[in-house]
Amino acid sequence: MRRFAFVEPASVGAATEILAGKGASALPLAGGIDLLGELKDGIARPETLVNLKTIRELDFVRFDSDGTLRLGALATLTAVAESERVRREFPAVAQAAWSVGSPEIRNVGTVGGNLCQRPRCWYYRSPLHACLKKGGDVCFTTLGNSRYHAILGGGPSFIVHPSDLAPALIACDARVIVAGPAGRKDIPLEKFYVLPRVRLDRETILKAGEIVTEVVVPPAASTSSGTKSLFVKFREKDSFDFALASVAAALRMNGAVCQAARLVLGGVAPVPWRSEEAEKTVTGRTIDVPTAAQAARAALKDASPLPHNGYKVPLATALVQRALLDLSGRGREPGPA
Ligand SMILES: Cc1cc2nc3c(=O)[nH]c(=O)nc-3n(C[C@@H](O)[C@@H](O)[C@H](O)COP(=O)(O)OP(=O)(O)OC[C@H]3O[C@@H](n4cnc5c(N)ncnc54)[C@H](O)[C@@H]3O)c2cc1C
Ligand code: SF4
Repeated sequence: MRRFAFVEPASVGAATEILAGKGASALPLAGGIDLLGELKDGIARPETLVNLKTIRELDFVRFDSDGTLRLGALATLTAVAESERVRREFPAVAQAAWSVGSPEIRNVGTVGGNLCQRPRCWYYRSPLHACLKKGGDVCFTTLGNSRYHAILGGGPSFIVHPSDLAPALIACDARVIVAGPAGRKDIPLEKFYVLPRVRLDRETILKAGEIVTEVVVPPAASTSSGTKSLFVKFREKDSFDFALASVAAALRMNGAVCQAARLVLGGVAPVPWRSEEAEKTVTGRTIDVPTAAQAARAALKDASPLPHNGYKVPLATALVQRALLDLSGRGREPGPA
């Protein structure tokens, strides 16, 4: 590992000032679960690390009086997953946090770090492969093994977005608060991520000096407001692993009829992949087996698998159906897959 300076700011303002002043040569550090791996592998080579953990005011999970959920960037995944009220009001968010890695990772990993973690593509993580994303001239998925890569929205890089929390928060219509030299920004989390064809070197809209300070989930997505939410994830290794595919759904139901829906897929695209076509398919209808199957087909209709990841299409299709049927209370109904 290369030598670097380690700075411990006491406030958000001090952190963003240092980061902005040093530009690309400085990186924010939260729990370090992701970043330390990048440092050890020589993928990230910062001259300065700015330790956000010293900014205690960013460590919170709290509710406003109207039921809005606020997650500080330094809240741990354990704090989110184990909050009784988050589990009750925003089940998809708690389930997603609970599904991340192992207890050790959840105890240390933070909300901000989870949302800003870098891709897991094994060529990106390998110091031996100077791929397109790292300034080289080839995406190795075209030559090598593409089994964990994108089936939707890929090109010229085929990374998949790794965070479990992000699809769940987007299904719940969350917003992200960003602090930086230009002041405070309040952005729909859905607009926080960018496709490789828009920006190849990074995965978010964050500019130099900007950090995530908070995530805000509106009360309309809560159980108390009549919205039911769920996160389902399929992983290769059941003990702890990233998603091969995941689905987060939030449905506002009127009896058996779905009034409004948000459906987001994880592990299949370079960004959390919202399917408005699937949402339209179920809105205004009773969700039964044929409707769920139709919505799942709509969600995957643009899928374009690489040589080794065709299995993700039926996998994600099944997860969309499972999420919709479970939320509609028809999870165990027999019917065509
Ligand atoms: C074995 C293993 C299994 C894992 N399994 C899963 C899984 O199942 N699901 C999943 O979602 N993740 C998984 N992860 C990824 C794990 O790193 C994240 O879940 C964790 O939450 C990262 O948080 P952190 O606080 O440690 O981030 P850090 O490592 O400190 O930071 C991650 C990145 O975000 C940046 N950053 C951190 N905080 C901020 C901020 N506030 N604003 C702007 N940028 C910031 C850092 O500069 C860095 O680039 C796994 C990781 C490992 C090693
Ligand atoms: S998918 Fe992206 S990160 Fe992976 S090899 Fe291709 S360009 Fe590099």
